[in-house]
Amino acid sequence: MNPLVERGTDMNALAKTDYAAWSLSEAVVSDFVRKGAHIFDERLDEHGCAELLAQIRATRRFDESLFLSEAEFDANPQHVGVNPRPGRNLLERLEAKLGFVERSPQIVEALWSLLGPDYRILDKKVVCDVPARSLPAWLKRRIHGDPVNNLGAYVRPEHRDITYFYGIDFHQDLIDYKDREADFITLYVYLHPVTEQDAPLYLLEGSHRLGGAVFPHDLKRTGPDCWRYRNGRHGEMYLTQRVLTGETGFAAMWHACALHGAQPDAADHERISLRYLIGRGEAAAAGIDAVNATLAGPASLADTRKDLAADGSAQLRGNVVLEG
Ligand SMILES: O=C(O)CCC(=O)C(=O)O
Repeated sequence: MNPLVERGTDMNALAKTDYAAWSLSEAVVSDFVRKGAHIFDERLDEHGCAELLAQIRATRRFDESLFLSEAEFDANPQHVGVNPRPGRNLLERLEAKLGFVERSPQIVEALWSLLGPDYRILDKKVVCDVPARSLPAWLKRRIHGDPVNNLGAYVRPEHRDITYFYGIDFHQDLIDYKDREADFITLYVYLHPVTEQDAPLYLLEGSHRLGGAVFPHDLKRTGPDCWRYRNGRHGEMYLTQRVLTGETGFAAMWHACALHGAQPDAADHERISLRYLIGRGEAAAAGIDAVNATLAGPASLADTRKDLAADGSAQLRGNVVLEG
């Protein structure tokens, strides 16, 4: 059940009487209109993060033992159905440890203002960015230059209850939702400090304004942190990238059309984060409607990507986060 509904009475009181909570709601919607994202000033509970992280780390070694051998992979290449799913999702076992996120007053308040009081968690999972030293040499060679290095295809089936990345080019989270309106947001939580070396997420602030666009995106680097972004007839923008480094408990949410990505993990240890997708409820009005009313491009797409072959393997090469 939605924690806000469970706690409906006191949240109603909070919304009416607590000025700070009210101004957070306004800040979140206004940040989404302008930047397509909101970064929380206050970090989530550090102890909650540490406890969850320890339990995640206890489930496996984050090293080469995660992966199939090249011969095992080649005997039966599977590129689809390799992400966590109901019945194979580590967070299902750790549900009791997620209260520090899902019942955090600032998260609840932000979600309520953007998505309505009956917002829905559509998906939640652990995401791991694997460091170079944990990748077998054969795999590094095979994925070199692929734009979306989701490693699920190469991971042993028993470890596919987490999503593993080795960098991912700028994309919109709408990419996985053909024909769905951009009425959902992504919430990311860092469970330990993330520096420039730990594959921090890169966010192109304001990119959501051009609406849904087919991956890969028309981006050209114009300066060390600046990009020109075009979405066909829907327009062109000059954007600044924000590198989301942060301490334990760092939390950020972004619009389904906000471009973001990550470089391969340059540290010698993995980055472990939480990723939620949370959707609009049935409420008559929600902040996301005001955000979407400002988009210059479409709020949904019949086709979201053209980088994959029919079997789900990469058919296009190149990665602008990496190469510019
Ligand atoms: O955590 C990462 O490295 C990338 C994840 C990402 O971009 C996503 O899950 O949409």
